[in-house]
Amino acid sequence: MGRLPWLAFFFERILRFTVRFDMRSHASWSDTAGAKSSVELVERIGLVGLPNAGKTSLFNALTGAEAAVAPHPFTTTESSVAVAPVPDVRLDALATMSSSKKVVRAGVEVVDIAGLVAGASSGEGLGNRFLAGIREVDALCLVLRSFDDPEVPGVTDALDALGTLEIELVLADLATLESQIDKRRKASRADKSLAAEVAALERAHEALQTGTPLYRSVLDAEDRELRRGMFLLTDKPVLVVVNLGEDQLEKADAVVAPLVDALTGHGEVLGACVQLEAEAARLDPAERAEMFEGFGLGEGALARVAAASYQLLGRRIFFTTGDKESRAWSFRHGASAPECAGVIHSDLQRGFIRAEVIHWDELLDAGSWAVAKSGGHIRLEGKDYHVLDGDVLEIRFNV
Ligand SMILES: Nc1nc2c(ncn2[C@@H]2O[C@H](COP(=O)(O)OP(=O)(O)OP(=O)(O)O)[C@@H](O)[C@H]2O)c(=O)[nH]1
Ligand SMILES: [Mg+2]
Repeated sequence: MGRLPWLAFFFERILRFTVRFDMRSHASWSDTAGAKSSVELVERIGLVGLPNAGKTSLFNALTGAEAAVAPHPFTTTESSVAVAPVPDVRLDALATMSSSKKVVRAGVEVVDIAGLVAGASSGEGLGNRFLAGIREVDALCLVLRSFDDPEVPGVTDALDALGTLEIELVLADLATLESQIDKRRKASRADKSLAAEVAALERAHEALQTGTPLYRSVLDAEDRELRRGMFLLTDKPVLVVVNLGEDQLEKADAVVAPLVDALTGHGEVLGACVQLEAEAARLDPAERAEMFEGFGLGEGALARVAAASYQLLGRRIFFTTGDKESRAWSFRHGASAPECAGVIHSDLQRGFIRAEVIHWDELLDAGSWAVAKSGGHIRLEGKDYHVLDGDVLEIRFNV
């Protein structure tokens, strides 16, 4: 697409406005079991893709928002932000077991932005200034279109789209680095403690200059930490969603395989028919389950996208459950029992005595906490215990 002067009008709007869809982040709603549900916000992902790749459709499917979707490029001109509650059958089962009045899910904040095109870094399409809207997300989700639809113009070769996006993201990062690196060099002459940071920035600059996104380069975690303040886009972990046509669902593995090859060791890849998922998101839970079953979609893409982004970010879930509420808590992989207690409340970490722990499926087998306890299935764990994904905790503390 050529440079269109009228698009300059949109620049301003993109920079000035961000639409927030708050329906699920603050409000609560009733789920299948009739319990009140709400969501605890934790991680943020930013959707990146070419125009008409299906970014907004995915955003709507994930968050239940109703942002505009249309078969022409650059439908999205303003960034949208909404929270996607992470579906979790383990939490549902615990809430049912405990007859919880309230269910609190883990959440992922999703940011939807305008479509990138080749040459965006030099002003093509809507340019690339809207990328500022995702500088501070924790992970990028690249939406690559594979579905074919004569009504919807645009690139349908997902591998080709990946190449275009990577170049534009690298160019955006180069521009950010180049605008900062001299200032940091000057500062480091006066303050020698900045030398390591400058060296890390120079190594990143070298990698980017060869056209390599930082998530593909072999720079280590320490370097990444030193560059954190630059908010470079390709320094973030990457999840790829290949947007499949309905007719591609049966051969999804084969369609997705070249992307898996291209990203092995550098990012997660999954296939989904975003349009079907977006339609499903508008149904009530029972109808949705029926539709997913009809298409052989299991729990649906939302659960998979959420699980993949948690995996990518090294996040894990533990649960608390009782008649008042059942809740999913997100924690960093490898965290100790007191650190997890601190996720609930700092007092619980400060006054931590011990954790009573049982894995969620063992608790379900027992049928209740009391039965599990009298049967000797609840373990007492101390400060050195590393909490596992799926553990149910009760913290004993004293402050
Ligand atoms: N056939 C088919 N159409 C889809 C699918 N996903 C999205 N679409 C359609 O493709 C068009 C573009 O979808 P959007 O979600 O607006 O795409 P976008 O990436 O947000 O586009 P921009 O905001 O313009 O960059 C819409 O008409 C969608 O209905 C799909 O899986 N199959
Ligand atoms: Mg859009």
